[in-house]
Amino acid sequence: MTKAFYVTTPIYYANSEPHVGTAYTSIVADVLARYHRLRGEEVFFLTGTDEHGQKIFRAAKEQGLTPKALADQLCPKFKELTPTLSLTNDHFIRTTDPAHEHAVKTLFSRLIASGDVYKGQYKGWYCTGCEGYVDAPADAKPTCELHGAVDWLEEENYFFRLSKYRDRILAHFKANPGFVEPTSRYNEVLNRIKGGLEDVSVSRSSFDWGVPLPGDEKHVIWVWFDALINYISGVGFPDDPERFARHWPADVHLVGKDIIWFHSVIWPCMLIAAGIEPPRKVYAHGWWTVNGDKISKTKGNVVYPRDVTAKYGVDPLRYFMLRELPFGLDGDFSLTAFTRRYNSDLGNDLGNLVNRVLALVEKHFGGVVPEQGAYEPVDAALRATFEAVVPRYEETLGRYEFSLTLEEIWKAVRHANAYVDQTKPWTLAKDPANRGRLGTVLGALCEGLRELSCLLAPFLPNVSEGIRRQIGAEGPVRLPGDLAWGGLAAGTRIAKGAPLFPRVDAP
Ligand code: ME8
Repeated sequence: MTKAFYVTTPIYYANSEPHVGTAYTSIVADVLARYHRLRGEEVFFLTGTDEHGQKIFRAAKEQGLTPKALADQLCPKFKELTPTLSLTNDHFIRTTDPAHEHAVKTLFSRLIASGDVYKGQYKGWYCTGCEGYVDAPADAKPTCELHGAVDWLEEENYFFRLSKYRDRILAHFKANPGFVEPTSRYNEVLNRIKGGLEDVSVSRSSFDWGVPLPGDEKHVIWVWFDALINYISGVGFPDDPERFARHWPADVHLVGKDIIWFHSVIWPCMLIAAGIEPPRKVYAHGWWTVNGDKISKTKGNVVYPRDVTAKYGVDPLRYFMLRELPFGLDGDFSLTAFTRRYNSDLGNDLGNLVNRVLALVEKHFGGVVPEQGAYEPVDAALRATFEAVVPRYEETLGRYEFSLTLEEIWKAVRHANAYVDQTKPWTLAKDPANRGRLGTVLGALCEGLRELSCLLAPFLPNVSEGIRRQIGAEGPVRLPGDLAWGGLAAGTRIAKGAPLFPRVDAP
């Protein structure tokens, strides 16, 4: 049995609409899912909504709704991200799905049975925004960096013996240096583990919106404990062991840096305690601001993905987010930066290339890809650039350096544009004696476009399809085979379409 490539996004809190920050993780997960599918692998891409807990309970109360009604209202907004961003998630999980709740109870019961969960008294600070405990003395009145004021909590809770797993998780980190990425985050988490692990409260008894705790239904299971289990309940745990074995462990959990601790320490320890392998990798990416500020409704700077895609298209948003910010670092979203990249990288570089090459093929070869003759050094140099991109494409993608991958692809785009200027097809066309040479130049350029359509397929799927339609490339892209130079046959009929990226005005 071959294991599927399994990639996840966090499941998003269903208490407000998704914005570009939320969209980011889903876009990245989609790039990985598409890339692995194009390589012929079985892939499972899971996303969804986190619907229990005090945060949703409180938000619903403020709006005079039941928590379930609020989640039902907001969940479709997250599901809409699939068409809005051209995502190819294989499933959308909700933590209120009965199958998920059953998985949570099953795992929890295992930990009660193994003595890893015990009853105690929790006294401490809690940030409802993070749904997380804040480690600070009672008189410290701490605040949360992201959400401001935190609450004092004193209630009877069940605790998970996280402290018991300190050595196991340390050993796991040591044995798997790629377990958490980027490396700076790995070191950060490792140092925190070395500082000691305290048992963590995993139930709440002061409100009732959650999965009831097996054997003590006055309690609901802590929302993080519940939510993390989505990664296994989404692939068949506990009732479909064959499906579970085909997917688990997840190849990568993509998360924002805000939730790295839950994913790289609490979650693997929960799994180890339950006798399940930890995920293979947790990749924590950076944080988006909008116009230099934290994304917030009160600040009025929330950018909704559908507003951007309705105006500019899906792929430009995907391109901007993947290109603008080196994966792992923080970045800023502004329409000024977005339209700048749209007009320069997409319009001037890529769109212009496609447009001029196809116009020339239409004009001089009646819309049929011409035969190529022997290569001159200038042609060989173009081919060499495309060939050099391939290994760097694979390497950078393998390291999740998406911005660099796109930079590599754009080296080929820019070289192809420079090649048009160097070979001057419009001058060659003036002398019938140069017909063969003109064919070579335009044939090589069509081949370049074909290869670009393959390189771009995981990133800009709609643009990739658009280019393939226009150049008459047939069938689905297959990686890495289709990256070899020479896949487009002479005689292929092209179908020039409208410009891919009509120029837009900066705001
Ligand atoms: O934390 N920049 O849900 P959440 C970059 N339900 N990424 C951002 C972002 C921004 N400004 N804003 C959100 C939760 N994200 C839990 C997760 S998983 C078992 C439970 C992305 O709605 C980023 O991936 O607060 C972040 O980790 C996630 O959305 C947080 O989503």
